[in-house]
Amino acid sequence: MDLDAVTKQSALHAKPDGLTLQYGTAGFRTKAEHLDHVMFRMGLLAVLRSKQTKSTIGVMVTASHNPEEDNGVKLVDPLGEMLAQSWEEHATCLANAEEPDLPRVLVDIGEKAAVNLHQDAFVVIGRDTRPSSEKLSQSVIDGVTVLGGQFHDYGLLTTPQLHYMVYCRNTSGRYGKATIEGYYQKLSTAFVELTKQTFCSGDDQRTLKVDCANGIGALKLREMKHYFSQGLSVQLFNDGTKGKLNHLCGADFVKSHQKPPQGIEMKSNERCCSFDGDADRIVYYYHDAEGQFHLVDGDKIAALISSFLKEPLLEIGDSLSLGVVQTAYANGSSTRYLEEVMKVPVYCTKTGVKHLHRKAQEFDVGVYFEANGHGTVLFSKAAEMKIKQLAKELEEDKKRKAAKMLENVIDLFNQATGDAISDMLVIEAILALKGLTVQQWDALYTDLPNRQLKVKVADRQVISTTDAERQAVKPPGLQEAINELVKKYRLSRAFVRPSGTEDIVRVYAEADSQENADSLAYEVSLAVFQLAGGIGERPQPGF
Ligand code: NG1
Ligand code: ZN
Repeated sequence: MDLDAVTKQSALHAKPDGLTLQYGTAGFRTKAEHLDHVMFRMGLLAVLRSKQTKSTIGVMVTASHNPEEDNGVKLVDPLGEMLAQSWEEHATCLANAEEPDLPRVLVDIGEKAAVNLHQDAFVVIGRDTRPSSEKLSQSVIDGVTVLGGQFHDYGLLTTPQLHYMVYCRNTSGRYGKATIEGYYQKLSTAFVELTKQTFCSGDDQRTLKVDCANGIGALKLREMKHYFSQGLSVQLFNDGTKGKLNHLCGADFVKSHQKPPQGIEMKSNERCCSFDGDADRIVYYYHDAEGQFHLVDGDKIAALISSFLKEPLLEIGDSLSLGVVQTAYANGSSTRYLEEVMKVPVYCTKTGVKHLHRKAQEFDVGVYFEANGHGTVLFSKAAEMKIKQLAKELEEDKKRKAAKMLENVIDLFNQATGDAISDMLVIEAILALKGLTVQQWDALYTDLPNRQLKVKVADRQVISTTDAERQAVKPPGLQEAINELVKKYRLSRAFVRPSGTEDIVRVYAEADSQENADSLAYEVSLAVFQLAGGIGERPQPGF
């Protein structure tokens, strides 16, 4: 390592004194103007990680569903997964080192992680459409270059597309071609194959309205839609030509406000969906004939997909295990439906896709989704081999048909991470194959009314949780207070946890009516405010 060169270059990306940031659930995330030094340093870190794993590492510049003024960065590990836990700590140390300490911290990480510095390094970089992203990704490149790493800058990409590129490059092209064209081809071919035999009952069924959150999803979907136009026609809204990124639109807005985004024309019973700002989340929704809004969220996506997969998995008769992974935010009705009606085992992990991803890897077929619409389906290598082998068998029977269908499903899911575009195509294929309308899909079960709130506290780390974040163990008395409040309502449940991406505590409540869910959420917020050091205005009832 040429530490003199690092010091010199770093001075051009100097860290503001005293600023500290944490590598959270989704990497570093804050106002864009505070991130230049972090980007440079993540370029450095990506080189070390690449040397250590002898693989290509990805760096994505995005702040997903957060406001346009924010930005963020996260590293993508060799198989497209989120960065390993021990390296998150290295990332935090490196980002927070004061200028004079930087070389020492860098050497320390190299030693602790036993990095062979003579190894080559290769880093791929992607960014979203934020005005700040181009300059910030240049800072990443400066960091990579000063440590002698090679790189490829993909420029504008969705987050899942960058995960895909990393995965392709580290599997010598077996997973797919590491180009944007390769991504479009792979997914579209699988979609067209899967839907080839469906009978479409008219143009209405084949049209989908997509709110792109004024983000990168619009650019990429516009390029891609010609590849699958024979099976599906997508109409883009909030495509970035006028509105502001994530402002009054996008998956996060729709999910948290439980209302349609601005800038989309919805006729009754029309199928619509929203991506978030970097296109790794998707939620569906529609207006019924009475003009009432219905949200079809990540939980219902998981329910649709797992009930679809159950049949062909049974048909091939190889007792491949199917499991669904959720978080505490999953609607209680979805968990009940999956366990009691679908008879599928359901597991709950901490918030953040890396936790769900890890759990899902324990099954032959692991379906994981966060309620906010971030998720995918993972097939184990053994399951994939079995399915591909059966699909090749000569006898044209039901078993082989099921295997062929599953083969296309494997290709259609982005196995590296949750992907709004890939999930959208899977959902559209399932609806077409099953002849389901969005209303019929929505009717699988009825969501329990729920409410999410945020509470400001002086230090959110005073709250710690257990049992996949469903119980608070600190501060003393908080869980007892929540238990008492929950008892007052029917079909109720509530929990609180410090956010991993914002400086707030999140409160979640569900109950038998919207009024009760709102009132429980308010009462729990008040308990948090009183027992966990609330600051600013006290929570108010009513929404
Ligand atoms: P935090 O801020 O830790 O709740 C949010 C989402 C996560 C995940 C991350 C990363 C909720 C309740 N939380 O995390 O699911 O998507 O952002 O973007 O939706
Ligand atoms: Zn996102």
